[in-house]
Amino acid sequence: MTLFSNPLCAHSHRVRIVLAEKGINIDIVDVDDTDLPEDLLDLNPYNSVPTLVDRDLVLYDSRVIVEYLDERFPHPPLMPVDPVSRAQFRLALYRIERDWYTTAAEIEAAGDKKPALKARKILKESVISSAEVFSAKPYFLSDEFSLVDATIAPILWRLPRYGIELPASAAGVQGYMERIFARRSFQASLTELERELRQ
Ligand SMILES: N[C@@H](CCC(=O)N[C@@H](CS)C(=O)NCC(=O)O)C(=O)O
Repeated sequence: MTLFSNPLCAHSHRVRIVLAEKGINIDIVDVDDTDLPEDLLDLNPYNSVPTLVDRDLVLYDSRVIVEYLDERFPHPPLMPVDPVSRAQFRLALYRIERDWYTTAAEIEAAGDKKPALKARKILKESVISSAEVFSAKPYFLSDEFSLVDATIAPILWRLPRYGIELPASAAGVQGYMERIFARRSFQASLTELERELRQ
């Protein structure tokens, strides 16, 4: 299997976390968004990373990829088994993608310009308002690490890059971040450039 991944991309990081959680060995090809390899252009009509190639199967979109990996490599499972909990976790994935990933992309795209200020404020308030959920259990609504945690973690790791500092009142989020970031698999998922974001 091959994963086309950008070393600073949150969506690619999400997939790398799942690979590390499951101990899957795979070729990771680092790509630069501005200079995509020919192979990738042929494989993915959206020319985006992450893109996973597993023999004849080519997958893009990080959600599609992580759900495939969870089914193809069932241990450890990263989704609950009962339908109600699965639906709740899927809804959480949808909301994190829609609210956090979209806002984070706006911050990245705006750089130092004014729209970044608004997007930064929105993301910061959204993270702070989730503090209670993060302190209820060791992981997101669960005693076990899941696809939801693998989706949240890349955004929280990048808070310094987004210019977001959490206040002391968000202690629940801080504790959650410490638990996630200390995991061996999370550490193994980081690229050099990602590691530098918090050095
Ligand atoms: N919904 C996609 C978004 C992926 C995405 O935005 N990737 C960025 C890099 S972080 C990219 O490839 N941008 C180049 C492009 O879309 O042309 C996913 O979850 O994989």
